[in-house]
Amino acid sequence: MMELERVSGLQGFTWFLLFGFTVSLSLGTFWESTFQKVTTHSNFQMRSLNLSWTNEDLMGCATHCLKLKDSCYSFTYDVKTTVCVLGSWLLPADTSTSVATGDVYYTGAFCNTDANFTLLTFGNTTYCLYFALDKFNYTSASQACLARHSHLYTLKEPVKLDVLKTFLVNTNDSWVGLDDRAEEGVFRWLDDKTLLTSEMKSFLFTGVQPDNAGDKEDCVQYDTYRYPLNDRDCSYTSPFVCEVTPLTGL
Ligand SMILES: [Ca+2]
Ligand SMILES: [Ca+2]
Repeated sequence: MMELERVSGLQGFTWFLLFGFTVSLSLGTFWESTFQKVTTHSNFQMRSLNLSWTNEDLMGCATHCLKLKDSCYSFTYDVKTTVCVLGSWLLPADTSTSVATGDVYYTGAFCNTDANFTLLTFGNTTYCLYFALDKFNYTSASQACLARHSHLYTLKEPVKLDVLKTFLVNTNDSWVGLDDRAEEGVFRWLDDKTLLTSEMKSFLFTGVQPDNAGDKEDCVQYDTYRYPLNDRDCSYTSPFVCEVTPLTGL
């Protein structure tokens, strides 16, 4: 796992002064607006925002990131080349890094535990999940995830069903990011609109589900007792699961 070095002391105070001009801060948000340096970064993924500068110093690079507060959560800065590259999510990865050079910094948005996300390892993969117990309808649940820079959980690989079975323990049904709202019977994952494959459909639904009961069930829940997935009326309110995905999370 990566080791972390928090920007602190005088440097941290300088950050605070600098950031005070750009965003309205309270003590509660101070932490989220500081950057931490990833001192061991052989295994991570950063989603680049395709924005870079040269002849920039570290503070300037951080300032560029802060100006894009709603989309920038990490950056790399190379002291030798003075190249600054902005990115969004930064998450642990099993394989290669997507950024070759430079020190890596990230904000508290890295699997933001302050926002109730938890970093969970299952098998060889680490997941950043939020098991929300608030009861929302499907649209509101999706918006709640987006507001936390995440999306409703998807199950595009069989292992992700095991992840839910293992870690989702406090509720019986939760919205996941799958629906056939656009076309009846054609289920698409909410995050990238890809189709639910026939293999995954037969794996995730059993029995009569999805049954489009009452001709009004277009959104999908994980149901711990029965199916394991079940289509339900999108206006039904239930808990939900948010997921941060490094490369497709925004
Ligand atoms: Ca339906
Ligand atoms: Ca159903």
